[in-house]
Amino acid sequence: MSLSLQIDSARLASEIETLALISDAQPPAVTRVVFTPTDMRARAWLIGRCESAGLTIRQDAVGNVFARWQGSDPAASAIGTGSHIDAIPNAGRYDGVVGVLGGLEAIRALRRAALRPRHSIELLMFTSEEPTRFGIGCLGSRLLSGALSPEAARGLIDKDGESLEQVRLNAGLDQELESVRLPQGYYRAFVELHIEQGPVLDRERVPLGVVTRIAAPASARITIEGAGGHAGGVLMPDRHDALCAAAELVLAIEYAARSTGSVDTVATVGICEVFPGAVNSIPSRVRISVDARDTDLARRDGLLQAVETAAHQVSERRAVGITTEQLNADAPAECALAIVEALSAACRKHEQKFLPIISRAYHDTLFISRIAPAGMLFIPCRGGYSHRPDEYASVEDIGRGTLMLAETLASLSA
Ligand code: HGY
Ligand code: MN
Ligand code: MN
Repeated sequence: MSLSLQIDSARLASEIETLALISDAQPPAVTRVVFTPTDMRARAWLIGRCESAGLTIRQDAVGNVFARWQGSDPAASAIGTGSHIDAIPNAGRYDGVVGVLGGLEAIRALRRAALRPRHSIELLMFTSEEPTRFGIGCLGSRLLSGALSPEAARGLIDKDGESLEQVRLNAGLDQELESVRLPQGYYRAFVELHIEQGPVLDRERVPLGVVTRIAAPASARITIEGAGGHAGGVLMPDRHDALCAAAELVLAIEYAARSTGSVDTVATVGICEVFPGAVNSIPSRVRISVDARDTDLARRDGLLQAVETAAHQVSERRAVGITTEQLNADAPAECALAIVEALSAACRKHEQKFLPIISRAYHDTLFISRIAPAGMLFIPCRGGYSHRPDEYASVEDIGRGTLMLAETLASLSA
């Protein structure tokens, strides 16, 4: 049965703009950190849009939102699509949002086209895909897939000392975290629409990317403890300056990522907290974050080992204490062939050029792929820029990606 699918790109674009204004940053930047008042307003707005589309809403104990279109066969497993709406500080307006609002528009288009899906179709808004508040990304999808235990989640505390437990209960989410995990087979398939967050599609002028693999992410928190002291009274030979040690370690981390022999290895130190942070006091404690990734698991683990070795050498050389707390070290994910095929068939049906592509960013699909056949569809973002206020995806590319998503959901839910 051929559907006459029409994507309402104007409404979708306007919804993306409306959501971008629910933010703790000045436009064009977007900041929306999980369970802040701004995030709660955004969640309420999104739920309202899903209810207006006739979908049935439920939220789980960690705040994952499920907006369901009931299929004709209640016993059949569901087809899932979705992404996140939380945004790191000073981010753009498309990361995650394209997959949530594009997913909503794809479902609306299918309902307008009078599709009668056998399998229910569920739009998900995952809680805290970004690591901003609790230090670990994909919090909602990790709990859904069992990649993170409820005990470990209960131990998460933000930098102001607020626990995940406190903030989720304050948000009215009072079920136990044990209830979040989904059984294997809950989803027959899962597809996430997302901007590429890289330069390939934009550079190659190809409007769609069918993701084949998602790189392996890892992150750690490293604390360097020095002696501190008076900036005037302590002579240079007598110093154990935590910030100078951190600086040496940051460059060693960069060198380690550059020297694996592959451009697929990346490492980033995005956070550097200096204590006591006074002009005339030698830094006594520095905390840095390390984000390390590779498409190849063994190479990523080799990088983590090189970081450990570098930390040990700096500690010895400068007589400072260095402790590393690993926050996550996840395996890469292969996208399911059936989903890759379904997405490719949708692109061919509409005579759209597409590329098989690797995702260097991580996504909730990385974890949902552990409990369901999962895949992703990318659209270009200008210059590959993301996690920046000038992140940009065109209305046309968003509409095209949404149309391909709708076609794919139709074929998977038959
Ligand atoms: O960091 C990432 O890869 C994702 O955008 N949170
Ligand atoms: Mn992101
Ligand atoms: Mn994202």
